[in-house]
Amino acid sequence: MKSNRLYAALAIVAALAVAGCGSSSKKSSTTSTTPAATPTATTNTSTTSSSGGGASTLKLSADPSGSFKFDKSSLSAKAGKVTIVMSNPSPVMHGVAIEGSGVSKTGQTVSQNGTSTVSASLKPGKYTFFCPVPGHRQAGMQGTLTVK
Ligand SMILES: [Cu+2]
Repeated sequence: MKSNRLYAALAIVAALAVAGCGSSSKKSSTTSTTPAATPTATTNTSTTSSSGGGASTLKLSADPSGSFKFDKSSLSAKAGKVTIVMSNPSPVMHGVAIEGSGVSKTGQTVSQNGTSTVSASLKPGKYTFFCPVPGHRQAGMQGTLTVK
């Protein structure tokens, strides 16, 4: 009978290990989704000068009912400094983060009526914005940020 407990403990450890693997493999698949179709198109440099001083601020909100989602599943911005301001009307703690193409920036996690802000200098490409609270991204709290 004592051994049953031991097995239960081992099962929990195994489950945690699986969960850990799951999230890391998800990350790598996200990265591979980003097509390497952005070759060194240095031709863009001339265009960038017009939007060079441009800083984009994008507004986002967490679902007010407490669901693990944002009010938008896609955002777009011009290349340059991009800031996402997420308001959290939900009773659940949430935050906002940006990941992709070597960028990884995480805003603070805030409680109800708080605002989480994250900003990064982004080149044209596809990025993912998501909630950094453990489990929320996996539950669907993420979207695509397209930078042009
Ligand atoms: Cu969240």
